[in-house]
Amino acid sequence: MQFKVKSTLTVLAAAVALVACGKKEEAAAPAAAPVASAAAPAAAGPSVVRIGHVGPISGAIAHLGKDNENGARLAIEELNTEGVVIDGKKVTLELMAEDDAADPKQGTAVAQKLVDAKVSGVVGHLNSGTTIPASKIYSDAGIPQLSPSATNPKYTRQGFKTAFRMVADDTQLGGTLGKYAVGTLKGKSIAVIDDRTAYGQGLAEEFAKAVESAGGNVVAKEFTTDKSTDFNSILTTIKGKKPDIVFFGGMDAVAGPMLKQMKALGIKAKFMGGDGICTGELVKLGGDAISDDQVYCAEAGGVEGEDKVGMDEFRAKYKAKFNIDVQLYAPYVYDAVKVMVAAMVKANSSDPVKYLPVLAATTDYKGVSGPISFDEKGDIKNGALTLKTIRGGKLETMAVIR
Ligand code: ABU
Repeated sequence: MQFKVKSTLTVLAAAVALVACGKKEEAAAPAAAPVASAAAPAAAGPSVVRIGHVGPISGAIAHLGKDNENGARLAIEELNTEGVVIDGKKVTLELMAEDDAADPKQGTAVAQKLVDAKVSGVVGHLNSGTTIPASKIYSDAGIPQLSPSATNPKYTRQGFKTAFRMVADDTQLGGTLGKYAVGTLKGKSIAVIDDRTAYGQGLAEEFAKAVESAGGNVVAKEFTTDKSTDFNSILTTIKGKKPDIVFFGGMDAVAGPMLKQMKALGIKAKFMGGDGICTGELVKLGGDAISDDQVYCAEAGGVEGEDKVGMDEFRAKYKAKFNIDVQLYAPYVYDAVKVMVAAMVKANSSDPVKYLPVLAATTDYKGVSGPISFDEKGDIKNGALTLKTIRGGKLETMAVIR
């Protein structure tokens, strides 16, 4: 069994801290729910089940890492309040939250740290570039990993039984956006930029493939990095090709300044990207360089109809707790924690050997991000996409597509 024990004193200290802090928590602040240290000594007390979470809590996309971590904290706190019973014993869930800074090396280092700490499961990482190398470490240790946001298809195509993805992948994302660029936006000449990450490059390739098979013309392929801030050289080359649309495979932290520099250079093309730019943060970063119906992006998930009720409730709860809006994938992290714990409860064990097959067999779990089942690779079944645009300084949903 993977249960750990924790001291009653620590539980009391956490409870006192919660009362002292009041109800609102700072986003991604130290949790009211117990937080573990890998070095914490075992002591007599209630059984503790450790769940790891990893995302970039530092660096250019820390706002997205914190958003994800907040989703995990909310789920753990709710589950502990409701009371989780595994094999007839009440357990306390403990979140081990780690920062991989979106860096593949730091990603594998924290993955090993979580394995050494004997977590029962991991929710993360956020980036494909960290999730994929870390997945080998979790697989070797037999520890289930649910990524709420890594969309590079390779993650679930390595044959690892431990790898699960809560959202659609870049084949679906890039394919749909490519068709949309040509079919709906009537783009004839399209420039493609990527940030050379596992996510950005893979997505840009899928997008370009779909553009060409829909009869569009990719007139430029340029690249930058996920740390760059000056795009004048590539944008000047692109300007010379007079594209209708510029597609960027990368994240909001780079796309915001890129949009500003496009405006400064007088490039009037529409701007498209995947889930990594589909955030409120992009709206802030792009500011008045973004005009209405200029930016199109897609979240790699989505709910509609009566499934929207759960998502709306989640967003309200999140705002009340952290005093900020959901950025992107917090609901998928929240669901990942809950679906993992549901599998432990059903399997009567938090031992990965015992609950992993139950997790893999999850069928139509009712999450806030919609019904959750996994296919044989560990991908979400029937994954949706939410197409969005920016109007009046706000991200607006246009359609949910399956
Ligand atoms: N899916 C967008 C951000 C995360 C990633 O796949 O790198």
